[in-house]
Amino acid sequence: VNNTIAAISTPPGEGAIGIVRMSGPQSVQIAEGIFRGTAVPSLMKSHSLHQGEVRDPRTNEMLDGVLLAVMRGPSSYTGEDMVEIYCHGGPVVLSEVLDLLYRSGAVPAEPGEFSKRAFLNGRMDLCQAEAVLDLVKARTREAALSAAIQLSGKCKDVLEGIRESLVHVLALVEASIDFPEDETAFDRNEVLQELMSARGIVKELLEQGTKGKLMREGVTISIVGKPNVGKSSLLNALLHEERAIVTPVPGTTRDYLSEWIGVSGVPVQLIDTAGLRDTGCQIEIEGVMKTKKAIEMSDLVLLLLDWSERMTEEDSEVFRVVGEKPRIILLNKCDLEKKIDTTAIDGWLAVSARFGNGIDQLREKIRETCLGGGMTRGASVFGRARHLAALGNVGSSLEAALAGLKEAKTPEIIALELRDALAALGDLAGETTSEEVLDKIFSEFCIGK
Ligand SMILES: Nc1nc2c(ncn2[C@@H]2O[C@H](COP(=O)(O)OP(=O)(O)OP(=O)(O)O)[C@@H](O)[C@H]2O)c(=O)[nH]1
Ligand SMILES: [Mg+2]
Repeated sequence: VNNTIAAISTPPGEGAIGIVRMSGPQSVQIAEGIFRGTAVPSLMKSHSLHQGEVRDPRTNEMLDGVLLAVMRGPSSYTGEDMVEIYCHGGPVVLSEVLDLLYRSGAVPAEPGEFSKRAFLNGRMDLCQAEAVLDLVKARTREAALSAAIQLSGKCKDVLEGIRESLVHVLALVEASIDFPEDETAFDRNEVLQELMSARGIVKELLEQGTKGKLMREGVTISIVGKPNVGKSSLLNALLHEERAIVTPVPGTTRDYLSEWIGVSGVPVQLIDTAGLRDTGCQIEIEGVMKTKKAIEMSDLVLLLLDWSERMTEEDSEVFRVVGEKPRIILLNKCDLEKKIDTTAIDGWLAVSARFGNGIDQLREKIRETCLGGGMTRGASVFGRARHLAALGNVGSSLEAALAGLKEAKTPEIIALELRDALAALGDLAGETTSEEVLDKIFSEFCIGK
């Protein structure tokens, strides 16, 4: 790239300060033309701050009193020469200054273009660029911590470790292709050990990543049960507000309703559904169809039964519809006398949506079910769908290489699988990622980032 980009890097609206930023070979020269102050940009020490004024060189009109910093490449955010101008944070001032930069030869930056240049110039790998975005967009403290770890380059270290061991193994295997008569060239046992340990690491990263994805994107949980069992009451209890209509009339909820709640740092989209039962009523049939859809799109189902009644045919229908979905069985209305026979039900939790009994235990159980045990805060570094897909590819290539080793396949075949694993690793770090995928990632950024 040889053009110089400029953008406002602070959010729109009024603020104490607003920052206009440039990156590219002409940055310093453009700054030189518009800045009058204690020092000249071309002579400024890199990363030092200088007071002065922004003036339009054609009219000598002063636009703002500012602070200006020059960050010289390659040790700047983008790796190119950069200039940042700290203006007063008014939208008019900032756009005037930006316009002046455009008139002086800078071009408007695309969304995420600063970060994209940083990536292309090797200032950070793709995982780190994504971490920048995740940090900016983090909704919970846990998500921010995890992004910060990723930003520090932890992924790179982890990936480097795996890569080194795979490259080593590949060298061993390939040596035996080149020198087949040399029996000692390929120590199957050593290769086996290295591959198994790499596979172990990849497996662990996948598990952590799956949890990390949950923390970032949240989970969908639907509340399912026969009419009148207390589904809407449970939604209200978890929300701490009277969101859904609750009545003693079975069939109150016809359409589904969803709300986001936080359960120990996990964003949860909670869906209240229409009671499941056989009915001739057209509106309820629609509702039942939607319930089935809601179950389909859920990660977890809260399956409600009535503590104060014997199980009915309707409850069996509920079990049938929920099928194999991960679920938590709740016996609601535990404030009433127990009539349900629990001998055939495993792992239930008694709650009272109306009076709040067991709701805290339910939250804990949701957290456990979604995250499993032993989730350390912010531990996951590969929590995007892209990461999980690439890690999955690394894992299956390793699996295939191991299988080939055990079945005493030719070294050529094992080497092929190893090269596939290495390629998937390269994909993960962004070394071999297609232009299209890169564009998609960086287009999620704001302009000026
Ligand atoms: N005693 C008691 N009553 C409850 C409890 N939870 C709900 N109810 C009552 O049960 C009735 C039905 O509650 P809803 O929350 O509307 O039940 P629902 O499952 O959403 O019903 P539909 O939308 O018709 O399928 C209401 O009269 C609630 O007050 C509970 O924990 N204890
Ligand atoms: Mg309801």
